[in-house]
Amino acid sequence: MKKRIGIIALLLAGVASLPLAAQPMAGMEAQKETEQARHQGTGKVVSVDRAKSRIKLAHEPIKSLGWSAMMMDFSVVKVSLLDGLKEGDAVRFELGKTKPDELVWVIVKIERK
Ligand SMILES: [Cu+2]
Repeated sequence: MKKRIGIIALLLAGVASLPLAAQPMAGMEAQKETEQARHQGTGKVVSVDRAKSRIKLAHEPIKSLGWSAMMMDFSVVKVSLLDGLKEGDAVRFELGKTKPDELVWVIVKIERK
């Protein structure tokens, strides 16, 4: 009787550990991807919208994304990134994604050149 319970417990433990083992791996993969997906760019500030946490940049080509030079709006991950930035400033910035499956690139870092 004791032996049988022991075997059942072992079987249950084996089944239960499968999804548990897979979860941290998936999390690590997602994190790795987020960290790796960063792109550097340079450009000039066209306008700053602190209320919407957005900045319009005239950016230089970003080869790692296959983007040519253009003017476009970006969201920033936190509004404090916009501190001290104003129209006409030459900047270097870094694009990333807050979630791995997000489609839009957001500014995770930006500073005056
Ligand atoms: Cu662009």
